[in-house]
Amino acid sequence: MSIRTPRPNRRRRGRLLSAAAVACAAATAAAGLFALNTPEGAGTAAARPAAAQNAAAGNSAAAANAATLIWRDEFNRPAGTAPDSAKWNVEVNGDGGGNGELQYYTNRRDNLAHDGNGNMVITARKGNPGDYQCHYGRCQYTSGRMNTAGKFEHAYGRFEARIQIPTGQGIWPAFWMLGNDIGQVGWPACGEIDIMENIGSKPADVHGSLHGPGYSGGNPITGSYYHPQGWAFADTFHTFAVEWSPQSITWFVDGVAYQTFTPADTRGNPWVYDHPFFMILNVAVGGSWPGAPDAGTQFPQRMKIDYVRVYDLG
Ligand SMILES: [Ca+2]
Repeated sequence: MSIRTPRPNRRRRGRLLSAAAVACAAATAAAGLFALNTPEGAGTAAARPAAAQNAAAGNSAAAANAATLIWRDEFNRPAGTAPDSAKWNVEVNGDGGGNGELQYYTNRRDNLAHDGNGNMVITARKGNPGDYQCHYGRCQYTSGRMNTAGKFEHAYGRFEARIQIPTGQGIWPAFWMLGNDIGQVGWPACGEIDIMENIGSKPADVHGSLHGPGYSGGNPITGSYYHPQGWAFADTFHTFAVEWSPQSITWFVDGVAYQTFTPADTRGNPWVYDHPFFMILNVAVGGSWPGAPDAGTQFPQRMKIDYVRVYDLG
């Protein structure tokens, strides 16, 4: 476990989740559990979570019971199609995510689409084809953000995605979760679990964090994992996961556990991870943490998501 130096002026993006997504979240919390009834079928051997792999190695307490795949999107739809609306909400706004981000999140296929090769692609672009207005004026960039609020919300288990992240100064891809009670208790009381974040100025680092009451914004509980070869994580696809139990959350990159946080790590503040959360995938541009793109940032930038899978760990 490694606690990073607090980041100054960090985000409050959780509170800006679309009101519609929050409103419907609680009522349909259980619906997503039946999402496995899809043409995508059951899990494969290649999809074995690290818990199972660790069980074979005998080195994980979490692996004592078999993992059960309970939700997935393999993104196998045809090229140019939208995210599956049975699984995902697409957020549309220029609010800046509470972090002064520069993108306008659209529902255009230019920003979120299947690629026809089994991936969802979230593309950040320079420009403003829709004359979108952002919190700072006329938007300079567009991108995509999608979440499972009201469609799949779950407490505990293994939450995993296989992603090739984008790169460049000012580019901020993330795979993360928010508590489904955000509409009732607000952020950060709802809790935020950041499974993977990366900023373009540190291409070989990915970060895993918790935001809750007393440890949020620029002062999360957080750690990072350095690419084994020191390469940019944009080099190829990597798997990013958490294994979340009632008293413990462990972060993984490519099956390697690199940090665990428990209620003993919240500096005396509440542990707010005992209720269902929903997942979010997005590529932010600019904002208080990564800073703005510069002359060296190349656009468009694409985050390719091969799959998102959620397992109960028994
Ligand atoms: Ca896939």
